[in-house]
Amino acid sequence: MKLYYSPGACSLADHIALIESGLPFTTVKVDLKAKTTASGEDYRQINPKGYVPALRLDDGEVLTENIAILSFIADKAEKLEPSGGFAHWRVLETTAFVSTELHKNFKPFFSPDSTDEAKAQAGNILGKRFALLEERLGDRSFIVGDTLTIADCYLFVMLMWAKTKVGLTLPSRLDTYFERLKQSPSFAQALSDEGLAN
Ligand SMILES: N[C@@H](CCC(=O)N[C@@H](CS)C(=O)NCC(=O)O)C(=O)O
Repeated sequence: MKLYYSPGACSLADHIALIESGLPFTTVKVDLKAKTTASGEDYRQINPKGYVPALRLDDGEVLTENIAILSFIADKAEKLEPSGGFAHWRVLETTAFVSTELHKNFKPFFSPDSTDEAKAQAGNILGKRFALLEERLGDRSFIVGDTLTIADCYLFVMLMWAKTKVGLTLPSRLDTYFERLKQSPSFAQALSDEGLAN
């Protein structure tokens, strides 16, 4: 498998999940402005959507969208997502929440055209979403259940953006959770591989 990624982008979630999964994979860095890969290929020929992540499977199929790629990795690895029981749906629920309620609300911070008002409004919404997650996390180590899931991998990237790109102050338990994940082997490895280790 080949993961198309950009350093520190949402594709970092898939990168972490792949390392954690133990499945064999390689990575290809994408220049999102030029829409080219590190070897100069036209990225739109690989993923016509032009954004990362994309996962090329060994049979040549290209899978896109974080939720689908993360679920695919979990399915193949038979870890990072409970296969049965209600916890499976809780992981999907939380991953969808991260995608549609967190990820999308970062857009104004990354768009050169957005106004201060749009950024303030998005920051306000993110603050409310993080407060809900703080409550959901409670004193547990992971956002769903007692083990690491794909929802943690995706949420980690959103918390990293909140802290490093937007300068939001995270609620305390969420912040502790973020800092702990950051030090754990697969997360530290992915950050280092993407040139983001500090
Ligand atoms: N719906 C997509 C969104 C992916 C996305 O927003 N990718 C960003 C990086 S975090 C990107 O590649 N942006 C560059 C662009 O859209 O040109 C998913 O969930 O996978």
